[in-house]
Formats: sequence, structure tokens, C-alpha cells
Amino acid sequence: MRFTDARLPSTHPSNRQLRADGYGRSTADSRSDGSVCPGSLIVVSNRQPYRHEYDSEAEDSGGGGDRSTGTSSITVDEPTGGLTAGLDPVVQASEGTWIAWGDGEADFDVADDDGCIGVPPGDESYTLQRIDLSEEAVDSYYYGFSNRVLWPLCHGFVDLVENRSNDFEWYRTVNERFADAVAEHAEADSIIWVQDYHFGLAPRMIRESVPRSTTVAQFWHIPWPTPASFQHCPGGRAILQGLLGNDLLGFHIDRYVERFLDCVERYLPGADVDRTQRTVAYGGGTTRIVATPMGVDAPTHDGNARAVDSDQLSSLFDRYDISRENVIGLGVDRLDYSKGIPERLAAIERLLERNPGWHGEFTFLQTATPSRTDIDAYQRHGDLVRSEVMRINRRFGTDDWEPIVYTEDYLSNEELSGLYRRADLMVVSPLVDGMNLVAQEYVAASVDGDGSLVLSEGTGAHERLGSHALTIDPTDVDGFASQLEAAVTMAPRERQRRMNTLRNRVFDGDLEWWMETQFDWIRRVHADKRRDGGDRGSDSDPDPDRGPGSDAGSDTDAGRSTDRAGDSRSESRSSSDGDTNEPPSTV
Ligand code: ADQ
Repeated sequence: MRFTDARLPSTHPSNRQLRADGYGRSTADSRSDGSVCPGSLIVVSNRQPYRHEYDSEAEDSGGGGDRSTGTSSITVDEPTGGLTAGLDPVVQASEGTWIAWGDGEADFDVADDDGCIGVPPGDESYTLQRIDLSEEAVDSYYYGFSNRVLWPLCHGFVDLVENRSNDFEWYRTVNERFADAVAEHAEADSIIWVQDYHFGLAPRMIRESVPRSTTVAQFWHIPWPTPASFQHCPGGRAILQGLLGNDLLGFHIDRYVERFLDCVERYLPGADVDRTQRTVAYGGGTTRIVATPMGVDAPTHDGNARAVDSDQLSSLFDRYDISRENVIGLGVDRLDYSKGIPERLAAIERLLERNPGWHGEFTFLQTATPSRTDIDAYQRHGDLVRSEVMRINRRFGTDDWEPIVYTEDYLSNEELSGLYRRADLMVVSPLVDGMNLVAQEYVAASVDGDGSLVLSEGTGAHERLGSHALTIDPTDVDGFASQLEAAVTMAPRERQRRMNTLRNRVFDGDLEWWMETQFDWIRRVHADKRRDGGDRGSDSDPDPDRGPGSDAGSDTDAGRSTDRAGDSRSESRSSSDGDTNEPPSTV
């Protein structure tokens, strides 16, 4: 047995060279250009870009003052990555508005009576309007309908759907609160850009309360389910009607667009679907549905990886007691049942069974950040992952080696970049994932070009990267283990060849590209509306016909098993799925 872990000098050019070679667009200097937005921009998202907290350290040390007298010291968390960090400069440049749930302890102490505050702190250029949600509202709207119904349903885990009484009504109420806030800020030329599945009803509410010429757009960051799964959605009809209040609706990939159109055709009588144009005419308006796969801030990940300090990386290895000499496999995920972590552990176990010579020389580092821990399914999943790690380590571990190093620490961007650059193989094995940013972050940070990406066919990212990654079906434990072996033993030249192509794709479709493409669509739809004088208005009632999934929050049993006919592979993954040959991911 021998690992091909020799580190070759990178044949991949730096990002600037890459762009000069014609693979990228302009340069990183063109970032933050708010001119991409054709009108005043109003962003709506569940998470806010800036959060105010009391400084507990200052309070504990007696130096931070007293909350009751308003003299306490307050800190502000700023966006450090992902969509929020990418959108923030765009909203700044458009001097727009951002509406989000104010979940920081000090949020409303620093905002005005309407929950508004100018941000960024010290350089105020736009208004952040915070929506104050009671504990009950958060429990029902966020931990309830959003994450006990829509999240499992859209990922095909129909058996995990929990339809608790009142959750849908709270979801509606919170959507109304956000829509009301939008209406207060919207003007005739406003662009309203709603993010994600927390707002399935708001677009129609917004549509009915803002001027006709206002453009309403939304990006749905998670998969859209097949009709077979969607039929179990409580309030499914209302969600479709809500989303068709948008002028533009974005998904990551074509498959989700097609499924959305399938669901509209099946469950929304009166809707007129044009498959060629990918439009739906409904309730007096027309919605265009587009696929725009989201990317990562590739230049920043590349730059962070190049700047990695070897001492910092060494101390990270010391912290987790990992031998620097070993071949390193890496997994980076939220601790979520959709991410395929138990399946990954089973494949690693099979790899170790088959290759005794690798014992002591291979270490898999799994970082799993706890998420939505108020929900039982997440607690059970966390317990399963932790117990599987312990069992596998007991089975193969020795006094000075553990095959799996498991941590729930949240890592800094610098630490993550260091690990991405050092890892010999990255394993991204979700059963289903809307896109998956981790796979793209790994590629962007693989500046030496010598790592391998093992990627599930159930991710949206597989459409972009599948041809040059090592594809796996996470439920096929033998096939998965074989791909891990292939990744470890791959010839350096072949690794390099694959990684070069992966990097071109990730840089071509990075976060900046995604935003530009979204705004290109928004501009186009906005221009069409202005030309037509707006084709929908508050007087246009949605079709009142009823059909499957039509009764908001009242008609469907959560937890029924799905009729899987027509489900594609990546969608049919409930914990009762008899097709799988692995333990269910969801306990
Ligand atoms: P997520 O389900 O959260 O996103 P993903 O796209 O992989 O999944 O993004 C996770 C982010 O969290 C990455 O930026 C990653 O670096 C970070 N992260 C994870 N574990 C971490 C750790 N231990 N320490 C530090 N950072 C960590 C949802 C959808 C996806 C879709 C995105 C964007 O589920 O399918 O790609 O939105 O649309």
C-alpha cells in the first residue's frame, strides 16, 4: 500500500492569471458594484447581516456598564462569508434596505422604534429593518414550519415532516409581518429580493401591497421536491400561490425548476405553464423561473489558502492530535440529516476493513457544526453520528491513532482554508443538497491542485463539478469506499488534471457571477414590467380552485410515506426508504 500524497508545485495559475486566461470575468476589483441593481433594492432574509449583542466579557469584568441603565457595552457581528457578505456591498451601493429577523440580544436597544438602524456601523449607507419575533413565533415559524416541514419535505425526507398545529399559521403571520415591512419601504421602481424557504407566502402578499411596477424576485436555496413528495406539504397550494407572486423565481439547477413546474401543473388548477419559456401565468401575473447555480467567493478562498500560515495549521493538527504525516480526508458540514454523514462514516469503515495497511496512516477529520438542535430529528441525528464515530474508532483505533477525528467546533475562515488546502481528499456526501458550497470552497482553496473531491450525485454542485470529481451514491457503501480508495491512490498528474478543471469551473461560476446573473435576470424582468406598465396588480385574485395540497395548514398528514413513483434517485431518501442498503441517515 502506498499513498500518492506527494505535493506537486501547482500548475494552476493564480486567480488573476486564471482570469487573464479567459476563464473568469473582469477582476476582483469590480466587486461591490451596486450599479448591478436597476432600482432601489430591498433584500428580505431570515438572517440579518449585522447583529448587536451585549459584550458579556466586558460585563463580567465589570467594565461594560449596566444594561438596565443603558450603559452596557455592545458589540456587533458583521458578515464574514457566504451570501450575506456578498450581498452586503450591493445593498450598500444601492443605498437600499435589508429586512431580517432581529435575533441579537441588543438589536432593538440600538434600533429606532420601527426596528430600523443604519448600517454598516460607522459608515451607514443602508437601512437594516429588524423584525422582532416572539419566542413562540420563532418556535413555530423557524423551528416549526420552515425546518420541521419545508426543509425535510424539500429534501425528500417525508417521514421526518412534523406538522404541528399552529406552525403554518405562525409561518403565515411572520410572512405577513415581513411583507408589511416591505410595503413600508417599497417604491415604484423598487426591486425586492427575497431569500429562501422561510418566505414561501410573502411574495404574493408583497405583490398585492406594492405598486405594479415594483419587481419581486426570490431565490429558493434548497431543492424543490417532486410532486410525489410535494403532495404531503401542508398548505402546499398556498405555498405555490405565494411563490407565484414573484416576477422571478430562482433555483440552483434545472432539475428543481422542472419539478416546480411539475408541481404547479399538478396542483394549481388555473396556472398556465409554458415549459419552453419557463414561465407560469397565474393570478393576473407571470412568473419566470430560472436556474442559477450559486457559487462561492472563490478569489477570497484562494487568497486565504495562499496566505495560510504553517504554524497555525500545525497548531490545528496539534489541537486535534492528528499526525502531520498522515493522508488526510476532510468533511465539513452542518450537523444535518441531509448531509450524509453516517453514510460517509460507513464508507470509511469499509475502507478500513478492506485496507488494513492504511491503519495508522489515514485520518479522517470531520467537522460538524450543530444546527437546529431544538428539533428532535437533529438531536437524534447528532447522537447517531457521535456514536458511530466512537464505535468505528473503538473498532480500529490504537493507542496513538484514531481513524476519525470528530469535532463540533466552528472553524474560522483561516482555519477552514488551511484545512482545505492541506486535505488530500474532501468528502461531500449529502443524500440531497440544494447546491453545496463546501465542495466549491474546497476547490477554490486547493491552490496546490493536488487534492481530490469525492462528491455525491445528490448535490446541486454535482451538475457543475461531477465530471471531474469522484462521484458517489452515498447509500452504496461499497461503491463509496471504492471511490475513497481511488481518491487516495490516484496518480498525482491525474489529481492535478482534474483539479485544474474543477478550479476553472468554480472560478467561472463564483459568487460574483451568481449575483451578476441574478441581477441580469432581475434587470430583464424589471425592464419588461416597466415597458408593459406592470402586468399584475392588487386586484388580481389568485385562482380559488382547490386541489391536492390546497388547504393551508389543515389537510395533510405529516409523516405519510411518499409514493416514490417518479422520484429521482437524489430525492427518494426518507428514513423508511427500502431501496437503500445502508442504515437510514435519520435514525
Ligand atoms: P447549507 O445547508 O448550510 O446551505 P452549504 O452550502 O454547504 O450548506 O454551506 C455551509 C456553509 O457553512 C459553508 O460556507 C461552510 O464553510 C460553512 N461551515 C460548515 N461547517 C463549518 C464549520 N465547522 N466551521 C466553519 N464553517 C462551517 C444552504 C443549502 C445549500 C446551498 C446553500 C447556499 O442547503 O444546498 O448550497 O444554502 O444556497
